[in-house]
This record gives sequence, C-alpha cells and structure tokens, in this order.
Amino acid sequence: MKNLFILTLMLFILHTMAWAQKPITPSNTIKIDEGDTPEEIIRKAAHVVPSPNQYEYKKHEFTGFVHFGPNTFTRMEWGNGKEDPKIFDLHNLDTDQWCKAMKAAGMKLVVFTAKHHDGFVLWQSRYTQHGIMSTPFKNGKGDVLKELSASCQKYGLKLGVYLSPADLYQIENPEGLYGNLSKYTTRTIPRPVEGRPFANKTTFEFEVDDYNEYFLNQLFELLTEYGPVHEVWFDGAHPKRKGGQKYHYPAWKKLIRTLAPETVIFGREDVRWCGNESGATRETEWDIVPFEEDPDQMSRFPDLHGDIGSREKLMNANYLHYLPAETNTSIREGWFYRDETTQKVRNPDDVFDIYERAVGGNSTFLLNIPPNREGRFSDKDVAVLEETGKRIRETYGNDKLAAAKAPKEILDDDELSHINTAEYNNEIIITLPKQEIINRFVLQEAISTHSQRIEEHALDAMIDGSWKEIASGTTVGYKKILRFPNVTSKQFRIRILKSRLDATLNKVSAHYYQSRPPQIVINRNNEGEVRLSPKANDFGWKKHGIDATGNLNANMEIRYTLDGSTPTSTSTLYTGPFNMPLSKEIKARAFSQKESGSVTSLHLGILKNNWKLMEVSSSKEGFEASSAFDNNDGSYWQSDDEATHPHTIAIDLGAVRSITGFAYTPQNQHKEGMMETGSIYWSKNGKKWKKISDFEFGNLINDPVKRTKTFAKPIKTRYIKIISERGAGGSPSVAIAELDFFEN
Ligand code: FUL
Repeated sequence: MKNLFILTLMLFILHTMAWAQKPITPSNTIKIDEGDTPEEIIRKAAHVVPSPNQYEYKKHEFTGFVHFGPNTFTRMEWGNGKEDPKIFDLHNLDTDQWCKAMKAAGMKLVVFTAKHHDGFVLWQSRYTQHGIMSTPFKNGKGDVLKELSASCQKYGLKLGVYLSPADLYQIENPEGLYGNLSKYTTRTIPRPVEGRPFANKTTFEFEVDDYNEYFLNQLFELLTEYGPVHEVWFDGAHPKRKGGQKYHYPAWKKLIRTLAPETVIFGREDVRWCGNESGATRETEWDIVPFEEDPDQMSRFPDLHGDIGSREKLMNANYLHYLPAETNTSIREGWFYRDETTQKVRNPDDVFDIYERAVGGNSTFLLNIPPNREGRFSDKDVAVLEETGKRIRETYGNDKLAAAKAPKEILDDDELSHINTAEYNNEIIITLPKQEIINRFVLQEAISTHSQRIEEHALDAMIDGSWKEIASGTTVGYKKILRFPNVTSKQFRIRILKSRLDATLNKVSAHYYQSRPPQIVINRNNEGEVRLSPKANDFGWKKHGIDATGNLNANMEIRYTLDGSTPTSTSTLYTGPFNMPLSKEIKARAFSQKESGSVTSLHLGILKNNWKLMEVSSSKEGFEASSAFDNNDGSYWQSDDEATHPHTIAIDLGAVRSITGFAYTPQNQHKEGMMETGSIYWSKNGKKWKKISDFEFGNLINDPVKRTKTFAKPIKTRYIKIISERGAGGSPSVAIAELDFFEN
C-alpha cells in the first residue's frame, strides 16, 4: 500500500515536472541558458527551424553555378588581378542556352560569378573600369549578368550572385582599395555617380573604409538592377590578402536584408559550405548547428568541417542555429572552362549519384557548369545536364506509393501536413494495391514547423510473409533518399529508431531507378598491369549482406580504347588484366545487350618502377621523397618542418623519354604543402639543369585534386627536377602525393 502511494506520488511529481516544462517556440536561433540540462539542450535543438527564406532555399534542391570570366580565356583556375581586360574576348554569348540546359537538368536557381577573385566585373559597374566595360565584348557596352538575368526570367530560374570578397585587382593595382589602410568614416551607399542614377532611391550610411564602401556599392548595383536575387554567395577562399583588410559584414548584411529580403546568404548565417569541392557528402547531415556567439551578431563564422551537429557537439553551444549545407562541385575538372580535350567532364552516372547523395542527404546540390570561350555551355556538358534531368524525372517523377494505403498526411503534397511518428509507435506501415519493384525510398520530415529530429531510421519490406530490413540511415531532415537493390513487395514499414523528441514525417514516396551499365574503374599497378572493373555502387548495401558487383547484368561486357577515341561496341573487348607499360590515354565503357554505359578515362603516365631519386632538398621523417612516385596517392613526400621554400626534388626516370607534360597530385589529408607555383627543369647529364617551364596551380586547398601542366613542346630527357617556389595559403612546406610524366 505504502509502495503504491510512493509510486503515485512520484508519477504525480514527474507529470507536474513535464507539465511545468516551458514550451519552446520554434525559431531559427535558440539560445542555450546557463544550467540547461542535456535534455533541455536537445529539446531546444528539436525546435530550431529554417527561416522562410531558408525553407524556400531547401526546396530548390538542385541549383546551377556558373564560373565565367578572364580565367575562361587564360585557362587558369585563379587569376592574379593583373589580366588585361581585353583577353575577355567574348563574341557569341548565349545565356539562353545556359538556362535552357540548366532547366532541363531540373535546376531551380543559378549562381553567377559576377566577380571572381581576380576582381574583374561581369556587369556594368559604376565603380570600376576593370571589367566587361573595358573589353571588346559589344564594344564595352555588354553586360553578362543582365543577359543572364533576362534568360533566367525567360526559363523560370531564380538568380544568385557570387561576389568575391577577395579581390586581386584591388590588391595589386597601385590605386587599389583592398587593404589600402584607409580610414573608417561615414559613407553614403550607393555613392552617386554622375550620369548613372539609380532607379532605387534607398540609401544607407555606414561607417566603413574604402574597400568595404566599394563592395557595398557593388552589392547595391547587383541587388537593385538585376531582378530579384535569391542567393548571395560569399566565398571564403583568398588567394592573397593585404593590409589587414577586414570585411564589415554587419553593413553588408544590413544592405542585403534591406534590398533583397528574399535572398539567402551563403557562407554566413543562412547557408554553409559542405566542406569539400569534390561532391562528397556526409552520411549524417544536421541542419542544427552549435554556435559560441549569437550567429546574428557575428562577423566571423566557425569552421564547419566534420561532425558539426551530433548531440555531443550541441552540448558546448551557447546558441543553436539552423544552418543547412550546400554541396558544391563542378561538372568539369576545375571551376573554369579550359578545353575540350584534356579537361574531364563528369558523366551522368556521377552527377546523378551526387544528386541523390546531396539532395537525398539533406543538402542542396550546387553544380557548376563553366561556359566556354564562345560564351556557351559545351555540347558535352549540355548532354550530361539533359541526361541527368531525364533520370531525375523518370525516377522521382513517378511515385509508386501514389495509390498506397498509409496515413494520408505523409502521402499528400501538402507541405505542412505531417504525422507524429510516436503516435504510430514509430512504425509506419504502407500498403500498396499491388506488388511493385522499387530501389529508392524517400523520407521527408516536417522541418519548417518541427525541425529536424530523426537520428536513426530503417526501412523494411514484407517479403515471403515476413519483414526484411532493406535499408537504414541516420538523419533525414528535408529529404533522405534511401537507395537499395531492387525489391519487389506490396508492403513497406518505416521504423524510426532514434529521434530528438517525437519525430515527424511530412512525406514519403517510393521509386524505381532503371539502372544503367556501371561505370568502369581503371587501375594500373607499378608493373604496368591494367585492370578494368565495374564500379561497385555500394550504397551502404554491404551491411545488408548484398554485394553490389554481384548485382550486375551477367551479359555485360567491357570494351576499351588506347587511342583517345570513345569506346564502341566493336572496340577491344576486355577479357582480363593486360599489360600496358606505355603512357597512353585509356578509355573504357560497359555494354549490356541494349545499352552502353558512361565512358571513364585515365591518362596513364610512364611507368615508375625504374625511377630513382637523385636529389631532395629535405624530407620530414616518415614522408620520404620516394613517396612522390610510389604509385600510391595515399602516401606523400613532405619537406622537413624547419625547411622553407624553395624545395627541390630531382628524379632519374631510368631512360630517356619524350615528356609532353606532368601531373601533380597533392596530398589531401591537411592544408599544408600545396605546391602553388614552381618550375620544372631537364638535364642531359643530371648536373646542369635547363628550365622547361613555370607552372601555377590555383585553389589547391579547397580542391586538392590532380593538376596537369602540358609543355609547349615535348622534351627528351632522362632527368627531371621540380622546384616548388610557393605554397598555397603561404605554407612554408611542400607535399607531393604523386608525380606523373606523360609521353603523348
Ligand atoms: C573556391 C574558389 O577559390 C574557387 O575558385 C571557386 O570559386 C569555388 C566555388 O570556391 O573557394
């Protein structure tokens, strides 16, 4: 009796405590208070929701990026600010063609590099002559942004602008404003320019220096004269800095929020970088991010790499803020167009795969398509966009649950209707009128009202009378696409295994992706043996006991070429590993009875098994010079910690070769030692050296992938020396994962 009394009392107290918990109003930022318990912090996290702009932004899903400017003509990744504007020799600009292709891919918005790091402006700015006004393009009267904005309207795409805070023209020219140590004084934005009045009469007063004023004036032009802007993209990368230049971000933000209330700001408090430029995505992608300071008052933003939103990370926060990820990568190697022959273009398999991982991994996909020197997207790139769009429509435009029985809130398209999964015991059963074959399942949480809460989930199918788990995952958020081999069933079950408070579901759907012949992976070992194998698309299937390669069509065959041509159904048939000691471009492709797969290619350098190290300036213990040519990207040579530039490595290739160029593969484990500039030499006797050429590679820290340099003419030599002259980001050291030399 006494026990029962105590139990009742305890239950009463618990109930009162729960009742006494203060309700939390969903908000974009929620402050953590002194003494908040871990449970309270999680309860707060479960109420952090997107702002209306962020929610609209999430719904774009797939967006386009366009990098265009002097780099397109110099074939450089980063300009230096000293380019003569006349090199921007544009004749047949066709922004309609860009928009048509992006629309066909299913994109909703396009972000344009109005000004990249070189400082060259692609619109008719009043505040500089370093831009299209000084080029032959339409006799200096052209305006690329204006044309793009009109094409966006025509094709129903939203517009975003990339305005680089780093500005090499303003750093390098003697009159330049960047880092000129000017005083902070009250300035009126926009600064009036005679004969060029603004239709928009809004003005601002800010206490800023010369460069911030320049930047604000430019933002004013972009946000008032080119139609509504829906994303402003602030790149964090800086090829160079000067004079301790600071950015007065609060002023930039005030101006943006006033003039473009519908825009989201990338790189600051609205949207964050995913942390790489290669299209890699996280398995667990939280939109609720811990902050030390109030994100609304900050002018510097925290580094957002690795795990950023787990429960553990939230515990040290002072603020919780909604900050979604954007996955940005380029359809071509590098961000700017270079050429049709050596610059690789991603195939549709790859782009569709990134689309599914990014959009289906609670992030937005921003894919860059760089226009060529004709001012058009190249045909190759257009074909990839069209094919990707076709796959997206064919797969996701057809919902196999359209006639299913399940709570109607998760089947309809109402953005607000949702279920509380706890009311279904966290097991939601969906029954179809007939058996269907599916290999994709989409889940969406009601993030706009209930935040992102699901931490673990699984999907089962009823097979032969019992439930079988066919997929599982961690976070869901705006959208999760589960991918799995074909399953035939008429009943599916979603299980929510762990969540922050009760989870919600806003929408579920099921789809079938018509698989294509797989991509081919090309490998050559140090002895010259080449192996071609189908890429195993392991979408986390292994843990379900499924070998993805075993899933391939048994009738598939692989064909390849060694002369640079595209493999056809009559090209050489691959029957097993073969020997290819020469430097060749190998292209391979899978064929099923009806279809051909995407082409993969690899430019093989000369074999490295006879190379010898002749000279090295220094090396750090465990990072020996031989790692720079051991046919293994995972190991690398790094100079000694005490040593500074220049650094030297010289190699004996074992025999005289006719070298046409080389490739530098940087290590990708940290930011140090990226070889930004250097020179390459040859020698007859290994003693006296002659320069072949200088080289410069841009954007290595953010995008640490293989870079190539082709020589003006082939050089016959047995001895090669590379001198690294400058490290990216001012790094004193050099690190080389791999060197390759080409003979054709
Ligand atoms: C990087 C830049 O340095 C690249 O050039 C490119 O614009 C990319 C999107 O961001 O940080």
